Amino acid sequence: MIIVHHLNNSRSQRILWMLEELQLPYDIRFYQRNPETLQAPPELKRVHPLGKSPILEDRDGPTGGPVTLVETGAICEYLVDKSDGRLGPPRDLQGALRYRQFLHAAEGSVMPALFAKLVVSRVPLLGKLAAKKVQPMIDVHLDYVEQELAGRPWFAGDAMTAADIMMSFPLEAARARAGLAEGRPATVAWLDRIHALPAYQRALAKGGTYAYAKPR
Ligand SMILES: N[C@@H](CCC(=O)N[C@@H](CS)C(=O)NCC(=O)O)C(=O)O
Repeated sequence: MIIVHHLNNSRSQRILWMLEELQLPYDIRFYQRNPETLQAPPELKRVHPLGKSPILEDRDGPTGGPVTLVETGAICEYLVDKSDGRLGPPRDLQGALRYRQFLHAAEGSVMPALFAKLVVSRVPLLGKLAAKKVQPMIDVHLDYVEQELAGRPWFAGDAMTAADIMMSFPLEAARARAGLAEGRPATVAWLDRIHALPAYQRALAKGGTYAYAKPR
């Protein structure tokens, strides 16, 4: 049995979506951010020392015993393995390389730039100016994504993969707070496409508050 430790309005929405796509049974444990600091509640530290979400527990891990795993990308790869490669890399080498690249880009490049903007924008007085300085660091990624999605429907190729699931949160957040929608029609169309997926909508209904997508 799989348990997802899920924080409202957070990256862990992707794991719910992935589990829905794979139709694996799971339970959700809900946690709410502190409305002022946006930090996770201390209870999450009882599950894992980092106290961040997502955390996945699998009572039937590959070692025969329970597994506790953090890092969204690692959890996605774990779930691909658990479901015999579903949503994993395409067979062609170029597609497989794109899959790996975007699986890492989400947390390794796009999220840090967005996070930098969020942090500096909260600095009193100079915050807005500092956020403007960070914006080009975000734009370079968003423009590259737009160029890639203009040429194919999904990040790795013709089929949706875990790379699309990983890229969903940074791109949803970028639409909400970094001007993604200005002049990037292919990326906006991709966001609309993922939001229309039945599994995405099921995850949204189960996950509770999520500011970056609307139920349909
Ligand atoms: N790179 C990690 C980041 C985990 C992370 O920072 N999670 C956020 C949720 S969006 C969190 O728990 N924030 C609350 C906190 O740090 O207290 C991942 O992809 O899982």
